[in-house]
Order: sequence, then structure tokens, then C-alpha cells
Amino acid sequence: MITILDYGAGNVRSVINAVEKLGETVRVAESGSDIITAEKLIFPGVGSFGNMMRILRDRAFVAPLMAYLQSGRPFFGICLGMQALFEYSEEAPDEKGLGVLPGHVRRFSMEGLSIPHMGWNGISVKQPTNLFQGLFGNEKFYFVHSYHVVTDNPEVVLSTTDYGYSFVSAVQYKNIQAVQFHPEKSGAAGLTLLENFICHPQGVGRLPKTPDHTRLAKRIIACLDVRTNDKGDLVVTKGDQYDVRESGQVRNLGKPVELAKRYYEEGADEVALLNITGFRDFPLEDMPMIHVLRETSRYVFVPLTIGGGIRDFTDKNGRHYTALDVAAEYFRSGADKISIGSDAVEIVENYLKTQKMTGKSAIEQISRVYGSQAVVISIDPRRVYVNAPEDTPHPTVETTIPGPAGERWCWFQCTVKGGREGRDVDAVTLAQVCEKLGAGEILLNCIDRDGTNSGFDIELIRAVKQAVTIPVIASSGAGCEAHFAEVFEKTGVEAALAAGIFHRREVSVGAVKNYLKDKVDIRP
Ligand code: 1PR
Repeated sequence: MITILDYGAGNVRSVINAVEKLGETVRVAESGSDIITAEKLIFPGVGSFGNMMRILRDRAFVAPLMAYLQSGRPFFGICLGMQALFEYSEEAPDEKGLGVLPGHVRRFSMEGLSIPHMGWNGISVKQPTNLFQGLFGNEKFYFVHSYHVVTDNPEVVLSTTDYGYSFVSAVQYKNIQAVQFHPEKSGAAGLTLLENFICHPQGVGRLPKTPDHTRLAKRIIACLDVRTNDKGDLVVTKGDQYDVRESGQVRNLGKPVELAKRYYEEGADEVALLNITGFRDFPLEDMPMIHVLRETSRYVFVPLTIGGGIRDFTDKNGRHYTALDVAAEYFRSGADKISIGSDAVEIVENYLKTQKMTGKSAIEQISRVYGSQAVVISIDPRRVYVNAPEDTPHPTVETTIPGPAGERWCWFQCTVKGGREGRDVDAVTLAQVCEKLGAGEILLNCIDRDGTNSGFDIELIRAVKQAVTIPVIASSGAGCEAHFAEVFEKTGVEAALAAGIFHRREVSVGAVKNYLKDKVDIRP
């Protein structure tokens, strides 16, 4: 029996799914006595440090947790569940940590570093341990965090990882083991690690052979555009420049859960599910999407992003839902990140009018509660050509792909409602304002390239990537393996996403990774 401490701030569903997948029974700790009586305790922390410590205190979990940690029974902390063990965090200096290990938690800071540190990185193990039995040592694990532990006691450091500089990525001390990364989202390697915690006695182990230095991998993401077809079935579809109909019918490329599972097994580093008609069908009334997410999270142990329809809504009975309510339902159902499309454009339009942050926008609210890493902004831009930069108030690029009348300049216009409506905001400004409001990542689509197999729009991607410090996912247009190498080399983006080539089995995720393996860092 494994007890999982859920303090109610996010996606513990994935940890439960991972432990159940290993054949264990899970009990979710709902009270202090559940914690004290646990045989083995896993503490997955999500959200922000201050929020976590406040909830632990308010729910009177601190004393039982301390008693458990001192009992000598096995404890496994994940992400904030590791940070909580230290004295305090710069993220919330007024909230004390548990202080069972010496040290504190500091924000990543280095010129030119995208924050959060998000994606798959390796570990350099410093102590004998049971945790890595059955692994080769070159595995990568999924990290997503803006803060890291600092300690001057090397005895507690189990592993370090490099991101700009070397930081503590796992700790081990007596009965306590904790990792900064997410084993429940780290594919087969993560499941093995959890199994080792569950099945092998602590303290018994060897020093695994691991690299002295590690590097963050570029991510390959498979995207599933999901909607109801004309028969009423929820299907994966795919547009050609966002037009998903062929001979009047919605293209049907497969079942969402099956496809997501296939991409996970082929080695996708992340899976995105976009409810592309979410702008008109409110997702909390469109429960099949929630069901798809729940089912997917039972089989897919890499990060899941879900988007479509995340906005405020009043239903036909007059009940009001905030975007935060919608996001909360998605997180409870297994999402690690949510993506906001149309609503982000409106939020930015309002910001540009007033130049004020209200604290009330969906981006601000969701990132405050779930952390900025959980908020992705999905941008659907299209090129608008002009003869000269002075012809538009928007930032332009000089393009090597001239417009229909030979124009040499263009700007990238944001659209809403699945590309149906162009707005007076450009993609570069949108990305910058969203970062300011608390977004953690940009998913940069391109209507001109979507479904064309003609390669990513390098000019668009470069313009946005250079304007923000948060990670950028390049999307739209991938037609072969070389397009991925090109976008990583020419733009420096952290991740690249494709849909059509994977759905139509023209290129597999595995083939992309195989092609990239000597060119850029990727997860093996
Ligand atoms: O506006 O918050 O409700 O979110 C709606 C979401 O649905 C947005 O993220 C938007 O990008 C997406 N969306 C809306 N309409 C479409 C459509 O295709 N008609 N999907 C759509 C388009 C593009 C990618 C696609 C890439 C890669 N999204 O999902 O997967 O272009 O394709 P490719 O590799 O085949 O070229 P909201």
C-alpha cells in the first residue's frame, strides 16, 4: 500500500496512475493520521512553494509529516515535495519549509537561460542508491521548475543536473529520497525509478555510472487536434491551413486515446490534445474531452497539455465558470499544462489598451495557482504582407518569402476561433505580454504552414523566440525529419511539434529522434 499525499493543488492523478500501473494499491492521504500511519509515503508537490506550505499548515499536515519523516519509514518527494524538505524558498520567503534537510531553494538565474527549466535532462549521480537499478545511467527525466535546491551539505546530494550551471536534482538522506524531476512523467525510466523506491529497500544500492555533465534535450511533441465529427464521435482530425474538412466531411485520422498511446510508445516527449472547437463548445459541457484526458493519462507517462475553450463561461442555467475552474477540471483529470488560445488574444488586447495587469486574467489566475510552467499560450498567426515597415504599426520582418504582390515585409497577425478571425495584435507582442502576465511557454502555430509539409516558418519562429525568455514550441509545417533539425539549428527553440506526418504514418516519432540523435541533444 502506497500513500500519496495530496494537498489539493494540482495533478496528483499522474502519480496515482503511475503507481497503479506498477500494480500497487494507492491510498490518498486526506488527514494527518493517514500520513502518520503510511507504510511508504510519496509527496508530489505542485504549484508554488508558498501555496503548498500554507495548505500543509492550514490542513494541520506539518506535524504528521515531520513525525513520518522521523519514523524511519520510506519517504519519496517529487518536485516541490523535495523543496519542502529544506529551510525556506526564495519563492515565498515568509513561508518556512519543513527544514529537515539543510539548505534553501533559489530561483534559476543566469543571462540567456529560459526559465522555467522545462524538459528532459540527465542526472549525474553522486551516491550509491537503490533508485537507479535496472537503468543505464544515460536516461533523461522530465523537469519543470523555476527554483532549485541549494545546500552546503554534500552528504544529502544524490544527484546533480546541469542547466546553465550545476544544481541539486535529487537528495537522499536516511529514509528520505526526493527528486526535482517528475518520475511519473518520465516515461519508462521514471516508472522504473518509482518501482525501485517501492520495491527495493533504501540504503542498499550501488553508485550507477552516469555522465559528469548533463544537457537539456530538445523535445519532440505529438499534437492531436480533437473535435466531434459529423456523426457525433470525438476524433483526431487534421487541418490543411486549419481547414479540417475534406469533401465536406471532418477528416477522421483516428481515436484520441489510441493515438496518444501510440505516440508515447514511439518516444514522444510530450503529447498535446487540442479541443479545436472549444471556442464554441464549452469544455465542461463537452465531457468526452475530459474522459479522453482521463483515459490518456492512464497510459501516457509523459507530460500532457490540453487546450481549447479555456475561458470564463456562463452556462444556459446562468452558472458562471471562470477559466480557472475549467483549468482546474483539466488538471484534476490528468493534464500537466493547459493551453490558452483565443482568450489570450483578448487578454493581450485589454492589456495593450490599459497597460495594466489586473491580476484577474486567466493567464494570471491559473499561473498563480498552478505555476507559470502549467500555462501554455497557443498562438495561431498568419502572415500579413506590407511593402514597407512604415505601412503598419506592428513589428515587421524582412522576409525571404515574398508576398503575392512581391512584398518583402510582413507581420504575423494573431487570430482567434481556430483562425477564423484576424485581430489587431501581432504574435511577437502577444508572446511578450503573455510572458509578462505569467505564461510559462509559447506554442507557436502557423496557419500558412499548417498541414503543408513544407517545413516550419523559420522567420516567424525566430522573431518570437528572440522576443521572450520562456520556452517556445515550434509548430506547423513539419514534412520530414530534416525540418526538425532545421528549426532547432536556426531558431534555438526548445521543442518542435508535428501532427499530420505522425497521424498519416509518413514519419514516426522514433524516426525523427533517430535522425536528430547526432545533431542535437534529444531524449534517447
Ligand atoms: O482558442 O483557447 O479555444 O484553443 C483552441 C486551440 O485549438 C488552439 O490551440 C488552436 O491552435 C487550435 N485550433 C483551432 N482550430 C484549429 C484547426 O486546425 N482548425 N488547430 C486548431 C490548429 C495547429 C496544430 C497543428 C500544427 C501541426 N492547431 O494543432 O497540430 O499546425 O500540424 P502539421 O504538423 O500537420 O503541420 P482556444
